[in-house]
Amino acid sequence: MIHVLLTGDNKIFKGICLNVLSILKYTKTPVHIHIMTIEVPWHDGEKIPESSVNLLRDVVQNKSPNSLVSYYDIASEFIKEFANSPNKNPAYSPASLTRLFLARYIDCDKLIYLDADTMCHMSLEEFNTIDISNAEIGVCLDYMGRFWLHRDYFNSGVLYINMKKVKETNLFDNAIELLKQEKLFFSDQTALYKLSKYRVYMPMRFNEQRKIKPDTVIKHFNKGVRYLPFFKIYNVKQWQVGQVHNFLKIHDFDDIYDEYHKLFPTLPKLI
Ligand SMILES: [Mn+2]
Repeated sequence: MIHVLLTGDNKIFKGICLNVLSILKYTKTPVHIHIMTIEVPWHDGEKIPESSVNLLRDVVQNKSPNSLVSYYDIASEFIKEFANSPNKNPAYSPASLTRLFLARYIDCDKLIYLDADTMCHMSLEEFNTIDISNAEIGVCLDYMGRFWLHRDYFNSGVLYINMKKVKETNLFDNAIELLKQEKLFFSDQTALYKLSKYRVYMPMRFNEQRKIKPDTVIKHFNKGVRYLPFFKIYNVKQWQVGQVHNFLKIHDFDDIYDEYHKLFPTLPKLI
């Protein structure tokens, strides 16, 4: 069983569905998909409803009968920890902090955390080639941060987590504590960077932040910069199909877009 965590609010649920379809396309080992969500009084994001996760579970178990989907609404615990935190409104959304609670809810040996704006391009079994037995987390460098911030600054959109080790070192609880004390830029990513002592740097193919290559395992649709014909910061997500085609020129996931529309007729159409 391969354990995967996806988090977010209802706005990005379509991203989670696309991601899960991409996992099932390539990964033949059964998967346990963990979905964590929140809704908080100080932000207008709505939680992913359990009924939507039930829809997703039907699709997953239809394609892969031994796979599982679990749902965690962690709002009350989240509010208890973050209601007075200087980071309660991070650059993205409060829901981006929910992954910090993973060690309190999920029990497994190794966990693959994926941002909702990622897609699989190869089997998750590729993670078995990475040895994290002495590490807390496996990470990839942050494409821009390594120039602007620190040479070893990593991107937390893909984390390969040794659950036994992080429960020993309390990495994620320590991150929550730090975020209650001081305001951090890229809040949770920076907290994990500052606090993790045992890291393995994985090849960039596990968190490809630029062009997809033949050996890419995970494509991350994060912010990017183009210099020509003029300087432009772009932020195209995999569910913005028109821009994925016309701006990014990516067609690798077209079969998954078709499948999404067939399997989730009640969810928002991708345009
Ligand atoms: Mn991301």
